[in-house]
Formats: sequence, structure tokens, C-alpha cells
Amino acid sequence: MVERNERVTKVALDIIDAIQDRLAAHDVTHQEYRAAWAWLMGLAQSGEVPLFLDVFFESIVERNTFDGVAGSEHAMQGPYYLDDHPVLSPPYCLPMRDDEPGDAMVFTGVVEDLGGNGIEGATVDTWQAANDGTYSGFVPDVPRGNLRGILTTAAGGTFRFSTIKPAPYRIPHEGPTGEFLLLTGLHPWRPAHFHFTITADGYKPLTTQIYFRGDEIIDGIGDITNGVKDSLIVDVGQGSDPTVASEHGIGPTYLVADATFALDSA
Ligand code: MBD
Ligand code: FE
Repeated sequence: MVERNERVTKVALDIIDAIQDRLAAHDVTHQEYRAAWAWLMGLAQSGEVPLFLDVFFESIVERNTFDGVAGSEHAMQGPYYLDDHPVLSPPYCLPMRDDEPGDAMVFTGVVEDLGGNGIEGATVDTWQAANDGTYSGFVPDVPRGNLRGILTTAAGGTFRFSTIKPAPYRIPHEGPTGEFLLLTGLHPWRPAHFHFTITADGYKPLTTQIYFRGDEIIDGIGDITNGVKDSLIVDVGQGSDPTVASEHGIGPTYLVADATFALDSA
């Protein structure tokens, strides 16, 4: 038997109340109600419920939960995390297709505690969209695990991996979420970003994203999910270290970006 839950009662009934209030205020007709009803059925059938929810609501609850906590700022997990990312060995290169489109990038980072001491042996789980804005595991013909990987920090909490620079992400327009954006005149764009979940023994996990300074979406129409935070925007530079290039099988020049992730103790 399910027992009454105070929190669900309070929040869920308030949300229902708000919806009923808006339906009345806008004089929503039965025909409109059925159209929305059918759209919602289609959303469920398309598998886009996680996408739609995260686009419109995850930013709020992420901020409710993590605003003001110690350490690096958190960001949304989004709908494209998979729980079986490839565990990589150094030198860390995110798995990619032979002809993976995009500009080679070497991302370096350090995972540290609140005192600035590097955390060796931290787990860095990263995932990103391909150059066309799609995530592996969610489109046909892209190997599962593509542009996803789990790595471990070295002495001093440092890590380095090679990949392609993430490109701006466009919400798929064939599905109900895209249809909703068209119907409402909202744009479908998120700025280019890496996703990270960083864990280490004795520390609170950090799920966040890294964005790039000069991003056309950040500087232009803005993130449809309202997920960007200034502290998570990093500079993109040029690298040409022959040792790095040969270790990662790229070069002679490549893009570079770097970020520090500070974890609060558990
Ligand atoms: C994404 O890639 C994403 O990161 C979020 C938060 C929402 C939709 C798509
Ligand atoms: Fe994303």
C-alpha cells in the first residue's frame, strides 16, 4: 500500500492547482485540451519525456539543490547521460569514429579540494555531443559510447583527454519537443558544452558542464535550458605540444581548454 506523502501532497497538488488556474484563465477549450492530451501521449511514445522535462525544468531544481554549495558550481545532468560509459586507459582519448567530424581538442583539468589540494584518483566521467549536436546512444548508426569516457586523475588531481570540440546542441526537430518549440516560437539551441560527473572517495559528487567563451549561443540567443553559469565558461586556445599531439594521435595543432573542479568534502 502506498502511503500519503506530505511533500508530494504539498508540491504536486500545488502544481495541479496552478495548471487548473491557468486552464481557467485562458479559457482552454475541450478541443484544445484533447490536442494537448494527444501531444503529451506522443511525447511519451517518442521517448522524449526526459528531454522535454530537462529542457524546461531541470535548471530550476538543479539551482534549488546546488546554488550556494561549496566548491565548483553544479549544472544540469541533462537527458543524455548513460550509465555504461567506456572506462578509458591513459593517454585518454574519447572514443570516436574514424571520420569523426570536428576540431581536435585537448581538455585538461584538475580536481581539487576546497583548499586547492589536488585529488589523485578521482573519477572523471565525461560525455558530449558530436559535431552535429547528437549524443551517442540516442541516434542510430553511432556506436554506443562514442564521445563518452571515464578517466582517473593523476598525481596533483590532474587529467587530460583528447576529443573533438563540442558544437552547439540543437534539440531534435522531428519529435514532439521540437514541434512544441516551433509552435511556441522558442529556439532549439543549447551552447556547446561538455558534461562532467566527478566523484572521489570522501567528497560530494559534482555533476556540471563546461561552456566556451565566445560561444555564439551564449553571446546570441541564449541557452534554451537556461543552464549556463559564468564560472563554468572557459577560454578556448590553441595548442601545439608535439608530445601531447603524438600521444593523442592528433596535431600538429589542436584546440585546448582547461578547467578546475573543486569538490566539497562528504
Ligand atoms: C542537453 O544536451 C542538455 O545538456 C540538457 C541539459 C538538456 C537538453 C539537451
Ligand atoms: Fe548536453
